[in-house]
Amino acid sequence: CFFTSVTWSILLFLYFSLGQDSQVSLHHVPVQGPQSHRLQPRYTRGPGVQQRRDRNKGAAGGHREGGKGGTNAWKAADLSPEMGMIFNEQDQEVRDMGYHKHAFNVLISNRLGYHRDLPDTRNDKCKERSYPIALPAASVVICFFNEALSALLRTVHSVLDRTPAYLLHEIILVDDNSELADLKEDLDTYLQQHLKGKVKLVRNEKREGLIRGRMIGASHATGEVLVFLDSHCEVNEAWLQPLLAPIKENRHTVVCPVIDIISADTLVYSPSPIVRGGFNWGLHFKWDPVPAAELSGPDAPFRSPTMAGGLFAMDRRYFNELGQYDSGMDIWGGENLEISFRIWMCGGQLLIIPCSRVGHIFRKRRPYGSPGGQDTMAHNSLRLAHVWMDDYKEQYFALRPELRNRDYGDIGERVALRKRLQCHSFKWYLDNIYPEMQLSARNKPQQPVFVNKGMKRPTVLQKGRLRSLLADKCLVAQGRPTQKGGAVVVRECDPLDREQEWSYDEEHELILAGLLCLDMSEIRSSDPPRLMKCHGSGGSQQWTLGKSNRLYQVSVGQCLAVLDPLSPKGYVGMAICDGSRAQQWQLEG
Ligand code: UD2
Ligand code: MN
Repeated sequence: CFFTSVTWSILLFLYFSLGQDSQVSLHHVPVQGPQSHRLQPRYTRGPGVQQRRDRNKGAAGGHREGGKGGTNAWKAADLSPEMGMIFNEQDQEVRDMGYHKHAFNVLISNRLGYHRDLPDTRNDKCKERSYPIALPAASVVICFFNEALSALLRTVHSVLDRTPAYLLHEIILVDDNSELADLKEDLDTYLQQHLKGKVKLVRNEKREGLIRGRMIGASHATGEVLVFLDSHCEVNEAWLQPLLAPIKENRHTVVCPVIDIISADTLVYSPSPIVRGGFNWGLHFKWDPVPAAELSGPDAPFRSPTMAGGLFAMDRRYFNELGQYDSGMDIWGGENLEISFRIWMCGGQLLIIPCSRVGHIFRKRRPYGSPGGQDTMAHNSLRLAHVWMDDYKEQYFALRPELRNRDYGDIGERVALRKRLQCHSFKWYLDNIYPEMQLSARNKPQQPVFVNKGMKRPTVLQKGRLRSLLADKCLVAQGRPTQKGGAVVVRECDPLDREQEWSYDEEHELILAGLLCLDMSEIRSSDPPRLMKCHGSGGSQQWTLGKSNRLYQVSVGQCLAVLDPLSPKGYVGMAICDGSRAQQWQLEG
C-alpha cells in the first residue's frame, strides 16, 4: 500500500545516504572481473550457462518513483544486492511466505514494482535488423495458478510497455482457479482501476492445469497470432516483431524467443547463452548446444528439435489445425515435447529467434502440486510416448519400467489426429530433426549439457580466516569442513589450521577450506547458514563483504551475526543488519 511504500522509500533513503559500504552502495559500480560461465544448477530449467556480467553492478540511478497502488518502480537496468534487505518483521514475512508460496524472492519482486528497465541482451546485429511494418497482431495468453501479483503484473506491463500497440491485439489472463484469496481480489481491483479494456481475464471454475488452461485462453483469443507466456516473465526490447515476421512468412512456423534468466533469489535479469531444445529418453526437456551448421549468424533464427514450453508464438489457425494440445494431459509437464514432435512430424517447423528476448523466473522447485497428488509428468509423458513415439517408446520404458502398465487414459482422438494430419514417423523426426539423439548411446542416462564447458572456478579475491570482531573468534565448520549440510560456529582462531581458511571469490561465494560454500536456506531465513556444495548461481551462496565489516547475505537480506559471544557453543545466525559489533567480521590473511 501507499504508506508502506513511503516508509520503505524513507528507510531506503536514510539507509543509502548514511554512508554504507561503498562496495554495495547503489551509486558505486565495482570493477568487473572477467566474465564467467558457470553451470546452472541442474534442477532449474534455465538454459545451462549463465553470463552474470552485470550481477553486482550498482543500480544505475536506482530511485523509487512516487505513485500509488504498488506501481512504483526501480528505474534500474540492474539491481543492487541490497534490494532484498530485510528491515523488519513484515519484510521477513513477505520474503519467507513468498518463498513458501511462490519459490522465489517476492520481497524483491514487490519492491521492483510493475515496471523496470532491463539490460538489452540482444546481439548488436539485432538492432540493425528491420521487420515489415505489416505484421499479424498477437493475442498474448498468460495462464497462471497462484502467481505472485507483482510478478504477474510485471509480466503484463512488460508486454504493454514494450509492444507497439498495433501489434498487440489483446492480453488474455487465464486464472487457473487460484486458491489465494488476496490474489483474486487484488488482481480484480488492479485490472478495474488500471487496465480496464486492456486485459481480458478468464477464470477457470476448476483447476485445469496449464495445458487445458492455455487451450481455454486460446479459445477466447481473436488475434491472428497466439503468443503464450508464463506468468513470471518480462519481455525485453523489441521482442515481438522478430517473432511475428517468420510466422508471416510461413504460417507453419512456430517460434520461441531466447529465454533469458531472471534469478529466483535476486530477480537480476541476465542473458542466456544461445542454445536449443532437446530431450532425453526419460522424456525430460534439456538444452543442447546449437550445431555449427545450424547457426548462420548471431542474429539469425535457427531450428530447434523441441521447445522449453512456456514461451512461443504460433499462427492461431495453425494452432487449431494442428490439434492445439492434448486435453487429456493434466496440470504440468510433457506438453512441450508433445507439441514439438507434432510440429516437426506434421509438416511445420520450430525456430528459436535470438533477436527476441524474454526473461523468465527459473525456480528451483515447483511451488504447487496437482489436485490429486498424481505425477502428471509421468501421465502426460505416457500419452505422448504412446501417440507419437512409435517403437521408440521402448527407450522410455527401459528407463521407467514401472510405467509400462500404468493407465494413461484414452488416446483415440490424438491417434486419429496424427493419422488425419498424415504425420511422419518418429524415426523420420530423429533422423532429420534430432540426429544428435541417435548418435548418443540411447539407454545411458544423459549428461547435462555443459558439464565440462565453462566450469572454470571463479577467481579468488581474498583468502584468510573470518574473525568475529565481537567474539574475537573465527568462523569454522561445527563438524568436519567436508560435511555437506554442516553448520558453522565461531571458535578460537588458529592461523595454522587450513580448515579455518575461507576464500572469497569474484562470484561472492565464501568457500571453506576450498571445499564447500556458505549457503543460506531459501525457505526459512531464520535457519542458520550451512556448508553446501557450491552451485555457482549466486543467490543463496552470494555474500557481500563490505567496508563496514558486515557480511551481508544477498538472498535473505540479512547479516551474519554471532548470537551469544560469551557462550562456548559459538552459535552464529542471520539477523537484520544493524551495524552492531556482533555483525562485524574481518577476513584476514
Ligand atoms: C516449463 C515451461 C512451462 C511448461 C512446463 C511444462 C518455460 C519457461 N516454462 O516449466 O510453460 O511448458 O515447462 O509443462 O518454458 N500453471 C497453471 N496451472 C497449473 C500449473 C501451472 O496455470 O496447474 C501456470 C503457472 O502459473 C505458470 C505456467 O503455468 O504461469 C507454467 O508453470 P511453471 O512456471 O510452474 O512451469 P515451468 O516454468 O517450471
Ligand atoms: Mn515458469
